[in-house]
Amino acid sequence: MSETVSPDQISQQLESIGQGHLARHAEALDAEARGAFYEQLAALDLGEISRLIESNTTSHTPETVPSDLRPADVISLGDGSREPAKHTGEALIRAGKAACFTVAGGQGSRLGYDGPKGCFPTSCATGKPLFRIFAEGILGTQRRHDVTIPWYIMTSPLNHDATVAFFEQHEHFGLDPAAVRFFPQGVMPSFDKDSGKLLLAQPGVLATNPDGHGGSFKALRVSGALDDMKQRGVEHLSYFQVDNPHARPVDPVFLGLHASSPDSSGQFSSKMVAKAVWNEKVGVFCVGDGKTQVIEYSDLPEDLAKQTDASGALAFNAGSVAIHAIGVGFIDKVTGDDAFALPFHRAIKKVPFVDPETGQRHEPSEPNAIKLERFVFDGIPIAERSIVVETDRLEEFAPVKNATGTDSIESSRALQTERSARWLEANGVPVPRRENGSVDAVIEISPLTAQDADELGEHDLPDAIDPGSTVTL
Ligand code: UD2
Repeated sequence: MSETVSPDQISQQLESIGQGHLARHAEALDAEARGAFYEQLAALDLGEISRLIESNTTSHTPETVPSDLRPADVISLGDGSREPAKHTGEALIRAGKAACFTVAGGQGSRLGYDGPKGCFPTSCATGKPLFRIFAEGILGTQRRHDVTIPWYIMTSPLNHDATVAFFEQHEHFGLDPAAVRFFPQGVMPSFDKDSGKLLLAQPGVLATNPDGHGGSFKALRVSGALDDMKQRGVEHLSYFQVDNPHARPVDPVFLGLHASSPDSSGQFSSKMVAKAVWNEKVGVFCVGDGKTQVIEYSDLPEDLAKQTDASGALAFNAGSVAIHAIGVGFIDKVTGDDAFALPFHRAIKKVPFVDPETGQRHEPSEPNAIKLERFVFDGIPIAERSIVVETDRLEEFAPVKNATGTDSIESSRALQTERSARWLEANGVPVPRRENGSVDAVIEISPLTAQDADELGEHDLPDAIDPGSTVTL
C-alpha cells in the first residue's frame, strides 16, 4: 500500500479483509495515536497479508517435502583439494572481494539474557561477547592479508540501537567503524492462530515479529548495504549466525570452492556437518525436484530422518550449521526481480496481546498466535547450482542457544576448550585430560592469535598445559 492511501481507504480495506476490529480500534484512539496507528498500517501490504493469513489459517496445509527427496551430494575435501581452494579464496580476500555478513536479529532470551545475543559473554576463559570473537577473527584475517574486510550485521528493530551502542562502547573492537555496517531487518504482523485476526501489542500498536533471517535479502537492498557492497567491489559474502563462536568469519578454503568449484555457480554455497543424532535440531541438505535445498528439522518426516544407508549411518545426514557463501550478484539479481520472494514458514507461539475493545492485556499460557518468517536457505534452490561442503563439527560448530543442556553456554565452552586442545596437540603440546578424555583445563585461543591449528603453529607455544589451569593464548 502506498503512503498516500487515506485512513478511510485503510479502514475500508481492513473491513474487506476481515480485520475490521482494527478499524474500530483506530476510531477509539486519540488523534495522535490514531495517526501513528494508520502509519503502521499504511506501511503494510494488507492484500498480501490477508492472503498469507488465509493460507496459514483456514486453508493451511502442512508443509510437505518433495516425493523424490534424497540426500544432497556433498564435497569432502582431501588435502589435495584444500590447497588450490585456499589459494583462490585468499586471492579474493586480498583483492577486497570478500565481506562478512552476520544475522544477529535474535535476542538472548532463550539464554535467559536480556539483550542482543551477540553481546552475550561466551568465550570459555575470558567471557568475550560473541561480537568480539567475530571481530577478532575479522581483524586476524585483515592483518594476515593486509586488507579491510567489511562486516554487515543484520539487527532487528528490537535490538538495533542496543547493538550499535555496544559496538560504539567497545570502539568497534578495533575494527574500522566505516567498515562495519548495521541494518535492521523487517517485521511481520503476528495474528491469532484460529481467527486470523491481527493482534495488538499495545493500544494503537500492532504485534509484530522479525521476518526471519530470510528477510535479510530484502533488508540488504532496502538499507543500501547491497549498494555499499557493490561500491566497495565486494563479490562474495561469508554468511554466519551470531550464535556460533566457532564460525570462522572468512574461511579462504570455503570461499575459494564457492567461487571456483565447477559444481558451484558462485551464488549460494553451504557447509555441512554429519548430524550428531537423527533428531538434532539442524536443517538437512537434500535434493528434491532436481534442486539442492535445506529441509528444516521440523519439516523432515521422522521416517526419513531415521533412515539409514547400507553402512548403518543416517542417510539424511548433512546437517546445516548455517554457514554459507553468497554471491553479491546473486542477491542483486534476485532482489531486483519483483517476482522474487522467499516463502514464509509459520511458527505457532505465545504472543501477549491487548484486547482491541477493552484494552485488557492477555498473557497467553498456550501458543495462541502465528508468526511468519522467511529462511535464508530458501535461496539455495533458486541458485543455478549450489555446493555443500563437509566440514569438521568441532572446528566450526559450538552454538550457544539454550540456558542449559544441548547447545548451551556450558556445552559451547567445553567445545571451545576441546578445539583449542586439539590445535595445541596438533602442534606437539601435551594437554592434560581426565579419565573420560575431557580436557582438564580451560583453554582459550583468541582468533587474533590463530584461526586454525596451522596458524597456531606459527607462534611460540607453551611446553605443556598444567592440569586444572586456565590458559589464554
Ligand atoms: C538454525 C537453523 C537450523 C540450523 C541451526 C544451526 C533456521 C530456521 N534453522 O536453527 O537449520 O542450521 O540454526 O545452529 O534457521 N535470526 C535473525 N532474524 C530472525 C530470526 C533469526 O537474525 O528473524 C538469526 C538469529 O539471531 C540467529 C539465527 O538467525 O543467529 C538462527 O535463528 P534461530 O535461533 O531461529 O534458528 P535455530 O537455532 O532454531
